[in-house]
Amino acid sequence: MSQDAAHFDPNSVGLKTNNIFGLPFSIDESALVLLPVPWEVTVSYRNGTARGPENIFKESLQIDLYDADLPDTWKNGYYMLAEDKNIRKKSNYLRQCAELIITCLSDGGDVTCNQQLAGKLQEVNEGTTMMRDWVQEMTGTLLRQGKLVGLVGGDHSTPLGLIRAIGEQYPSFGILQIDAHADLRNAYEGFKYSHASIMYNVLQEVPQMSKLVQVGIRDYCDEELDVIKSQPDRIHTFFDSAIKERQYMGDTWHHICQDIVAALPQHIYISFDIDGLDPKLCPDTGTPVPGGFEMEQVFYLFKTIHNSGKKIIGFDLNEVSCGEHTTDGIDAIVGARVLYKMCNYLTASKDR
Ligand SMILES: [Mn+2]
Repeated sequence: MSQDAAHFDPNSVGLKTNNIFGLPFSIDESALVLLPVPWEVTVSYRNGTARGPENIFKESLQIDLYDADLPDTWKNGYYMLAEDKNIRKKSNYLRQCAELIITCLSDGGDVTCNQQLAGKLQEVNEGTTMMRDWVQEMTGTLLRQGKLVGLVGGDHSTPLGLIRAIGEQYPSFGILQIDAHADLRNAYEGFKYSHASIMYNVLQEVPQMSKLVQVGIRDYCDEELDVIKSQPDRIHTFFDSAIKERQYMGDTWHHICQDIVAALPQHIYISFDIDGLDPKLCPDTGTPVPGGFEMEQVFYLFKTIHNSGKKIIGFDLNEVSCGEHTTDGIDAIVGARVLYKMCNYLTASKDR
């Protein structure tokens, strides 16, 4: 243990000079490593999620480390890598290309008829493929070193590379997707690696992913419903409306969590789109939708997974934003707490 870690006082103020959650560990001393991906090329409604990692980091210093369910888990060490400036620059440039394309589409235009826009679309698709491969390389290296890995987006396109890297380590695993959206569109707006296509791409590119369990879905299109219906063995969707109806009729969240966990296989990757929560908890997220969950409800779902003996093998947290004009909203405060909880549950199941 380094001197910093040996002298660390968990009861004291979170030091800005320390790493995520104010923790004093180096990457070598940390069981869990977080990859920030400040990327929002294909967001379709509101910008800001590229600043998610830095805003979550800032708010993470305010969190008290004591977790009544998993009190000492942080002592395994958590470390967030520095942001890659080239990734952010690339995102900023490609975002401008994507905005031109989205504007053309919203005006009823056809991108393929416009040579300049067709070129930009190709640039976006090449750039997002590069980002996918970069994430896979970075996280694959960490996984092979025996690290637990979490990813902090950025928009929901960012974790595809990590999920592919997880597929290299685990011959069979499931995904728990907390989200307002199904994200099952094929190349939304022409963008192959759109935030709205993440689970479509996972189904296509990660054969090791045997079961997708979606929770909180309440904004989706016919095309996505067709994908869900066409693969009943591989996709199980707990729509927000169905969950709420069970509760209105007197069923408990505890029972519903048990059903969700039962639908999942032994090895579970968690993909948490913050817009799965009630938008009062993420008002600046890119595509907020009324409905969804309290943060503590999702924590109870995590606890139910933990108590079931199933193993969490990785996670991402995405679409946390502070908007274009505000930096002091609730979004990053919620995001930091969700991130801490996921770090604790991932680390707590590492020896299973
Ligand atoms: Mn999503």
